[in-house]
Amino acid sequence: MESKVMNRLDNLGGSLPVENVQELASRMFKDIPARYIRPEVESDVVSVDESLKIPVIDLNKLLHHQFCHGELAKLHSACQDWGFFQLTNHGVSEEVIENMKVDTEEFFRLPLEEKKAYSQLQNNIEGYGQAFVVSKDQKLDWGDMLFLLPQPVARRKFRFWPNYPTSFRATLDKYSSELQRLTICLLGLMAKNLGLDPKKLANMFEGGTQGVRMNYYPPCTHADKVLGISPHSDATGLTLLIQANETQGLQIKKNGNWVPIKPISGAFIVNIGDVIEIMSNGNYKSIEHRAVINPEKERLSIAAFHSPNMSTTIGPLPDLVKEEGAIYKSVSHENYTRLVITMKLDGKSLLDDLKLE
Ligand SMILES: O=C(O)CCC(=O)C(=O)O
Repeated sequence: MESKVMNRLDNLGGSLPVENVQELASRMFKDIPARYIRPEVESDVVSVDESLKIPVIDLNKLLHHQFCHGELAKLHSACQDWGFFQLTNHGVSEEVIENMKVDTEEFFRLPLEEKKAYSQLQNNIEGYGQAFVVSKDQKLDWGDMLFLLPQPVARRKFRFWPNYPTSFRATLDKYSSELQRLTICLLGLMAKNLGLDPKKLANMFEGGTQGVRMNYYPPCTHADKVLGISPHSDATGLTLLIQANETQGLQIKKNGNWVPIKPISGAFIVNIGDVIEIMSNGNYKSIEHRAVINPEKERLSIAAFHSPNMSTTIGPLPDLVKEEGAIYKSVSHENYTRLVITMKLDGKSLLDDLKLE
């Protein structure tokens, strides 16, 4: 049943092909095409309050009895109040992370023609290109990406997996399994904090889908007028993100303002996605975020998105709706995925559609 559903979802839709941004940027346009200009960016308020920082959670403390109480409470409030945190002492080795960063950077350094061998195909979300372009007049993001689905392993489509650098496939394989393991561990702790059976969420995500999106944002002379990635919350369950070079650009929405995130070296930036917001019946929050562009320096990031397996219904968990009742509809995972694939990135509009009156 699971694989039949996955087969049906394979051809649901993808992104319309648009120009390669790395190539466009290399032509040093004085004036960039109007489709990239976002008038709203100039008037958006970016916080300069240095004290406004996402919480830092230490996994080592969470797993060790004598410290776990305070750290669990910190994790709970990070998920409720911020929807974002940085995770230190997470147990994924420096080597695994470094290899992923280096191989991603090498891939984007390949000549365009070589990268194009891994281009997205019509009606498919994997491959090299752009995501969520659903109309010919929609504004475009200033960035390219390589999107792959490393989990479940049996569903891998190697035609989209680069052969160069030669280590790429083995690097992603290792990175993917380590992050899947870490996600399941975090979900166990979150379930505990929500008063659920600690295995409840983990069981739903075991055998689930993992998508890895490698982002390349070229510099732009009109950096203050474009966006690397439009404001959105992640439609998936839990995201683990790393910045792959020194250039910052991630911002999250807090009290109506954009708050820049300064990544801690070696830490993962973890965020709650829409699926966990729905399952927790709004207790945990998926937060809008975006990536801005640097006028001089390129930026790379790698986001790993984790979703439940296809037999899981996406809806509030019965144990969490007792008092106030469900605030979100329940839909099959297949219908949920259909909705996600065919929408453009637009703030929290997916959750708005699934809200019960
Ligand atoms: O580049 C970043 O820091 C954010 C990436 C992101 O939000 C995404 O890939 O969905």
